[in-house]
Amino acid sequence: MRPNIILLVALLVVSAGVLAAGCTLPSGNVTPPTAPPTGTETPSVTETTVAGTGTPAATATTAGTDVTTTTTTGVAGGGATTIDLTAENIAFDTSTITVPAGAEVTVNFNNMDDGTPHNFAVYTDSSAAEEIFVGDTITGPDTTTYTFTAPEEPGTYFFRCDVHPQQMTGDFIVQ
Ligand SMILES: [Cu+2]
Repeated sequence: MRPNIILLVALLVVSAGVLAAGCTLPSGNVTPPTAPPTGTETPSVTETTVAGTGTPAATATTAGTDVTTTTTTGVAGGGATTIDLTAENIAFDTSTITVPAGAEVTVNFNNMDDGTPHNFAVYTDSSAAEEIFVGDTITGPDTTTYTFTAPEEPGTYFFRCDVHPQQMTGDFIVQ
């Protein structure tokens, strides 16, 4: 039994050695050229990812600073109010927004429509001839924060999405 096993092992070792020797030359030639390019590509991808991440972060910080400054300045007028507004399937999630007269209004706008631009804008009436506030358009899915001062005069004003002025409209009530 033992001699047979030793023979088998010896044969396997020898066979493996011959196979390995036979494969060594082709393998050795192919491996070195492949390795350097792979190592070079990996750092490039990493740099691109870092650059992309940095830009949005900087934008968000700037927007947050502006909001804080504006709110602080406007508090003396008529207090502050915050509204959550969502755009989905080319529609706002509300048709009426009510705010105190002269209030510093913060609108947390959520555009859920993938690839579709929306904004939020307030006008004196549905003719949209005289603007009170026009927010920047964002393409979903994305969120932004608008801040502006509500009119001092109570009444029913008009809000809409300028991109979809027929489908996305509502009453902007100041009281
Ligand atoms: Cu829209």
